[in-house]
Amino acid sequence: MHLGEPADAGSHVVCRYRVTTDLPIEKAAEALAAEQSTGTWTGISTLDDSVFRRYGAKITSIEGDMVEIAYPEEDFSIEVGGVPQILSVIAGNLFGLESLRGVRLEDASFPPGIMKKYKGPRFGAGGLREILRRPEKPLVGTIVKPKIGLSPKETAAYVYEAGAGGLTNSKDDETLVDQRFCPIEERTKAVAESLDRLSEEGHEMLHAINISTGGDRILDLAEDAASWGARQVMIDVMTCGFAAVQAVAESDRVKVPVHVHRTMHGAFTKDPLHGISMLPIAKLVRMCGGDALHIGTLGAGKMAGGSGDRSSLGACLGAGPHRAVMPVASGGVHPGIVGDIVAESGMDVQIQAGGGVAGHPGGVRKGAAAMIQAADAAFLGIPAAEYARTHPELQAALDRWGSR
Ligand code: RUB
Repeated sequence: MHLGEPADAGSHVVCRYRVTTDLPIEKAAEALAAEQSTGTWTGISTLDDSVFRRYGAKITSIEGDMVEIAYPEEDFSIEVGGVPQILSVIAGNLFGLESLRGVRLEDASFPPGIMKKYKGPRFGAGGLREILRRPEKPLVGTIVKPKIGLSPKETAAYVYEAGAGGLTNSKDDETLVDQRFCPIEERTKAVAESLDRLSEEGHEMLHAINISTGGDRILDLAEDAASWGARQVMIDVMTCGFAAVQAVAESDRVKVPVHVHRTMHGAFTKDPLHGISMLPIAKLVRMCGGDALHIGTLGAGKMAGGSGDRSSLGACLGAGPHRAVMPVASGGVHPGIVGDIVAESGMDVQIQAGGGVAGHPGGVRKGAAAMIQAADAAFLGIPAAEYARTHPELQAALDRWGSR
């Protein structure tokens, strides 16, 4: 069913919502469009119709429970406002409307006038590959485990071992920032020494230092981290906000790649009938300049995801005015599922394992080697079990965790 004017994608933000309601769906869609643009719960007598016609959101189609709404570009802020203001329009009060039992923002498309206000990634997937001198194969990384509790020295030793085993990437976990047992300055400097040592030995590696903090401090912390030797920083986008990612990514005071973690996303991505899907989240991260983004394991790991993972993979790598984002597959990853991930993602992916490296019976270095061997096998199109016959680290990992 098509209603109203067809959306001119060139001058509208077009959103798709899955709506669950006891009302006729048209009525629910009208309530949604009104609440998010010119309306309120009742007619108002203070304005003439021209305001509603010009700035009102339009329902452009209803197919089953899927409602498409087009918001005029003029409803969005010109300079200040940014993603916070965009989200207040397309993903704001609507979630609390009594008339909707559930509503899920499934997709959002932005017109060129809005896209050009965002710079996108400074490095992106291609830039990360250049830094790491790894043009074709998947990037393979680890999350330092245990999640918290290691000292700066122990963290740096873990990073060195992971690099010595061949990994291209490592990172802090999302809950580690600046705890007493691992102050960020000491950790960053110690990890930088490990990365320098690896570099001198001919191996390039990045480690993302988690700088997630309040909006009043994140730019300063990013700058400090870079001055202490951080080659990459990490931001928890859901807890810090898209604007934090944008501020750091666009800052000329920082200029290191930004790894974007999505901790807390499950609170609004997991329910199929209510919340926000990963697709618009991934699009906004790309606009804001995230260089790498967690997208899930494409059905292979410990976290729910499936089709949402696939759509965010497309949002990271698909055509667009901004550089591609490196998709990060993480969560319960081990060498036995690397082949499944690569079969879904292709080579443009950063595959990342915490427990799947630190839990290897031979330790971190052998765990890292097993992950690299699994990625090599996938690159060569050889089943992991076959490749493991000549690669004992991989064999030990498959013996522990199996393969599919
Ligand atoms: C994974 C880990 C990541 C989660 C986040 O550790 O620490 O924070 O994967 O999930 P492990 P997602 O490899 O030990 O499971 O990447 O899906 O957002």
